[in-house]
Amino acid sequence: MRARQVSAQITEVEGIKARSNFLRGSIANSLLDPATRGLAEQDTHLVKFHGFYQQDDRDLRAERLAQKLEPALSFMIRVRVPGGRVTPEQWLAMDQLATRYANRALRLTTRQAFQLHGVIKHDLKSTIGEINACLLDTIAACGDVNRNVMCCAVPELSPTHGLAYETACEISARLTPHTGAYHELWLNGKKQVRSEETDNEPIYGPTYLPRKFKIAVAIPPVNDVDVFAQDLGLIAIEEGGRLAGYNVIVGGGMGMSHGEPTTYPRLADAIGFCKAKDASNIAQEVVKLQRDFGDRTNRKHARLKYTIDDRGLNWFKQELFDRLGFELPAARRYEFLRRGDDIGWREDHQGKWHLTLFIPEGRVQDTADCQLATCLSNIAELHGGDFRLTPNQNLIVARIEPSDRHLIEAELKQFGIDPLQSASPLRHQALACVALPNCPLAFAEAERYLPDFTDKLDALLSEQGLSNEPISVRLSGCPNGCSRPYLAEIALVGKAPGSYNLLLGGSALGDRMNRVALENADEESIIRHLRPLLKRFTKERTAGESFGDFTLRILTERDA
Ligand code: SRM
Ligand code: SF4
Repeated sequence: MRARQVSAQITEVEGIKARSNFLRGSIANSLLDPATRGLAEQDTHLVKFHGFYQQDDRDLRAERLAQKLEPALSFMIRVRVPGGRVTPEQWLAMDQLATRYANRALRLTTRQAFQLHGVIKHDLKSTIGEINACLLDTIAACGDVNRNVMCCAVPELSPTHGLAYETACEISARLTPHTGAYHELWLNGKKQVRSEETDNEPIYGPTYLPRKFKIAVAIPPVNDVDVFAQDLGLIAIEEGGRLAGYNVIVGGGMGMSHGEPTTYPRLADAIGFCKAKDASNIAQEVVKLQRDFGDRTNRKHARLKYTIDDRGLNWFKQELFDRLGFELPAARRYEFLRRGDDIGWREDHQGKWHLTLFIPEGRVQDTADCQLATCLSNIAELHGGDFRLTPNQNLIVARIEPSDRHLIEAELKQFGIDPLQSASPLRHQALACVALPNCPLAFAEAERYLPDFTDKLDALLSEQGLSNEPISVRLSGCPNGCSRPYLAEIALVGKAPGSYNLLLGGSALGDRMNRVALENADEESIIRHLRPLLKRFTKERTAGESFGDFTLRILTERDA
């Protein structure tokens, strides 16, 4: 291991990690403390590595404070699903856990994972135990480690898709922490999922990474994983109908803070091409490089993007190539033509069918209007294939025999769900992060506001005859960017309740960031700003020009 950066001013979280004995801390005691529904402060940081966050219901915060009560504390548990693939049995188990221990809803995230909200302290051990019993896990779903590795959720689409999925799973397994604390705390020391856990972290070391780390594998022409937003991205290069290897891109990230110009979203840069067999070793060495050089003195400056910008891309490449013992040749040609999920039926190269269902806001639950959770559980009961979570909060019912298509369609019909989901292309693509009431960092609504906002946008598009325009819209309740808003053509980033920055001009393919068009705007000002722009778009767009390209052109002309 190389010499680490040494500083007297490491962050408090670094100290907590260092003293935690490989992520144990005092979690066991915190769980037993009857005086509070929460955990000791230092343990709230450590439990993220185990896959969960302490939260309070922000809708109730003021009322509880006024009554001098402890906030309404509960936990959000995130379940890691590399590449998004789950069996029907796992789906049913997660659905039952949501009903038994959480708020009766499953949240599909922007990284192909599940989340349960509202789990109380008393039920944490049972919930995590049962998640592991169905061979899913929560370790490294959060925390300063490599997170859920994303990949196109349908490996059956072509041999290249299959190999890319294998790469994603191999990287995920290689970068999973080894600490025995997870099994000790949640599984009574019993090993259920993996076999080699010891208290030696050969990749991470005892203080893990300075910050979270994210990896995705993209398969052109579809950039469904938003590969440029990742710390490390692999772009599959197909030559002669076969996977030749991957372009390697590094230093992407979305997070920033309002009013702090030293924090910013950034697109990943290409550093070369690698053979498929080298991909997971490269991932490991990039992670170790960030372990050694990432900033442990300031968590707002601790992502790989800042290490690269501080030291230079050439320095990064040289350091990586030294560690690998070989240089990466130049990145190869590829083309992205679209992103998001193709809603509806698709046939794979083996004749099986895959149905991508639009899941509004990624929230699977039964409501008065639609019994989506019950319908999907019924499908899981009868389905011989499996389920896939997409990077865009949607769900694929996968590997359906041609003769079984009608069974799935009949089940959906019974619940009034149109398999082709007649929402607009804008609505299908739109993403919103969780935000209020669960997220402690939210300044404004996102998930709860998305349906209303997209209805208003759809009405605007309809006024201009643009109803079929697949404009990407993303909402985040704060600038951390969990819905990857800086890559949208229209984005709202929360500043205060009901007040957003409006960002415009991102590309339709996720390879160019947008820029601020309006600050601290309420809905009325946002609509007032967008209406004339959309009107001009219908009249002045060039052939094939997307709304993102058009608005960038207008903003640039205005600034010139
Ligand atoms: Fe995120 C923090 C939710 C994807 C950037 N994110 C959070 C927390 C845990 C708030 C907190 O720290 O207490 C949110 C929990 C809310 C809740 O109750 O669910 C949260 N992030 C989410 C999810 C659930 C959004 C969603 O609606 O789907 C996504 C879970 C992904 C997963 O399954 O692992 C989610 N977060 C992202 C993404 C998108 C991605 O990974 O492709 C990003 C931007 C990419 C990036 O990391 O740069 C993202 N989340 C952040 C950040 C900013 C990090 C930074 O570098 O500054 C934070 C804040 C932090 O870490 O301190 C954050
Ligand atoms: Fe919370 Fe902000 Fe992420 Fe939304 S973008 S989930 S408000 S941290």
